[in-house]
Amino acid sequence: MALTNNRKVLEFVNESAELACPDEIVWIDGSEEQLAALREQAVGTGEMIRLNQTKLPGCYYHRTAQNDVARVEDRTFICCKNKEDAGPINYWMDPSEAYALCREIARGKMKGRTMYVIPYSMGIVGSPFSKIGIEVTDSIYVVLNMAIMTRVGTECYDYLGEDGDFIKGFHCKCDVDPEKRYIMHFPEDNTIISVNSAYGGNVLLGKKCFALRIASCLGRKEGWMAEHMLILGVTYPDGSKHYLAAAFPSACGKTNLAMLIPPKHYLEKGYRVECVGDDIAWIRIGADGRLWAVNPENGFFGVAPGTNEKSNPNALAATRQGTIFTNVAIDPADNTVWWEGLTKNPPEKLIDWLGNPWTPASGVKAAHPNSRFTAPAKGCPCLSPAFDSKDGVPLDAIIFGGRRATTTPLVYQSRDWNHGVFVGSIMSSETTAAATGAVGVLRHDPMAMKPFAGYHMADYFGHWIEMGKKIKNPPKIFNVNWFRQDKDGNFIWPGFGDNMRVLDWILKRCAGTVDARETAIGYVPYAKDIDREGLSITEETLESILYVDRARWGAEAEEIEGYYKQFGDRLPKELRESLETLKANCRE
Ligand code: GTP
Ligand code: SPV
Ligand code: MN
Repeated sequence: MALTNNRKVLEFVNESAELACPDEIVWIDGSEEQLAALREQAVGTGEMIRLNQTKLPGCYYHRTAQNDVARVEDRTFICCKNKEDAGPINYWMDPSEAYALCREIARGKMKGRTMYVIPYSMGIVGSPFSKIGIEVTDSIYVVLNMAIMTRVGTECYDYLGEDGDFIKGFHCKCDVDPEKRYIMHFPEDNTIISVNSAYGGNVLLGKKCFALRIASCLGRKEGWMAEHMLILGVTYPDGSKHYLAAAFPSACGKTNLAMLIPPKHYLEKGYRVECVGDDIAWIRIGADGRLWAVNPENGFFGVAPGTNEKSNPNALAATRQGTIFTNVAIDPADNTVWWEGLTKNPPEKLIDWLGNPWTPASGVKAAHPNSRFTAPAKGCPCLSPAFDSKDGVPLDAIIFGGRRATTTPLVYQSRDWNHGVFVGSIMSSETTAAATGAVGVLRHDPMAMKPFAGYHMADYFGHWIEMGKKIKNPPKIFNVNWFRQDKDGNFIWPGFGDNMRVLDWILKRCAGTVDARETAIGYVPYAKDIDREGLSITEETLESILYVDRARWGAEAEEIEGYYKQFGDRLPKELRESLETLKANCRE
């Protein structure tokens, strides 16, 4: 029975059912009873495996199709009327063509299946920051993941009333055919259609599709920002709290930074880090003229490989209850999970992500490099009390960062807001397993939003510039790079918890309590000002990753000039000016 009398919801559900022809429609109410029954059903069909309920209470395991393990950027489309509005970076399709194509693909594809109707809120229901979505799907896995990642329940219908608007999401696994896989966004209709995938970012439509691609369009119209950013809070020994947001591309360290545990001597002094969010930030201007950020999600869809007791104990703890694991390996000895980097020595025998027997001698990875955990935020020991704040948290700093073996120093600060927008716009990063395609290829990923901006990238830069004009007390903008390599390909900076030392410098810059060196690219720390207590790295090595090589940056500037060309006249003049300044600084 329908759980709402909102006529737009009823219309959307009817249309979806008429198209896909499910045997049955189930209205998800968010209750534990209903979710428990769905888990039971999924275990019965083999869609999910129940893990060791003593060691991992409430945890389940799922394998996706072998050809369906990551986001598919080249099959992800922005479907707005005018091609130019999608810009040169997005894939574009004419909306009527895209609707027709998807309808053809999905027609009758839920025959013999159930269609679930999921009411969910991105953000706390009823907060001025929040927005409601309805996703219909033929996947129990999607229902259960959405129930962790978002706020699912009938209160969404109460909030919508009879006439309220929402973001429509239609998902159908169809045949999981990679040739017919499409992730379509219709920003002019607040609609998302996803067909032929059953993996993460392609199908959990509240996440990248809504909270970034559609929301970035809404934010532009309504004067706020939807960003691919973690949000964290640092508590000082005196009890004061300072918040930062950071945009790193996929699989470049957001979850790890968001949950970091500071080095021992920081803890002893009384410093604490708390996580507000690990992937997405919705940011608005507060009455005080500062930027305020909320995390619209309710869980973590995190990269499993590399997560361990040392690198990220908080994330690991979050995965110990109520978590769904996707494409990791199973340890048949005790029906628990394993992935590369969880322990130093792998168990003798595993079942790998493909379902095959595996031993350390197998010569392949046991877990897929983009295997993930879907963990409830509430299970994270360092979750910030501000996680549930309707107003969000005020930002002292915004940090950009990528995966760069060379050139980009450990940290630098922009000269002002507009220069900070420039710093974000010129981000490049080596590709990772989070999307299909080659790994380790350097590409431009402005503000870590290349795959996620729902409109023309130059207009998106313009929105940042326009926001800057309205923010009376803007956060300071920085860039970090944890991934500088030595000549043997080893990471030079220890990273993880030790990134606290860089956050410390950043917050001191915000407070105006530490000096910096002005360079061609912005303000860079004096090596002596980055805390090294307890680290084996020498001041000289630290100097080497703080060094701004003007010849390299000159070449980088030339390359950026070429990159910017595709934006033509739509590129904000402020960015062109910053590029000219960079070029001049490198020539001097
Ligand atoms: P998405 O969920 O895809 O958006 O990724 P993310 O940005 O949250 O990345 P995550 O924190 O999951 O880290 C991805 C990979 O980078 C993992 O393999 C980590 O071990 C590695 N990583 C994270 N932080 C650091 C760091 O400070 N130094 C080094 N060397 N590696 C890191
Ligand atoms: C990312 O790729 O940035 C992710 C994972 O956070 S996904 O939800 O698949 O997009
Ligand atoms: Mn992400």
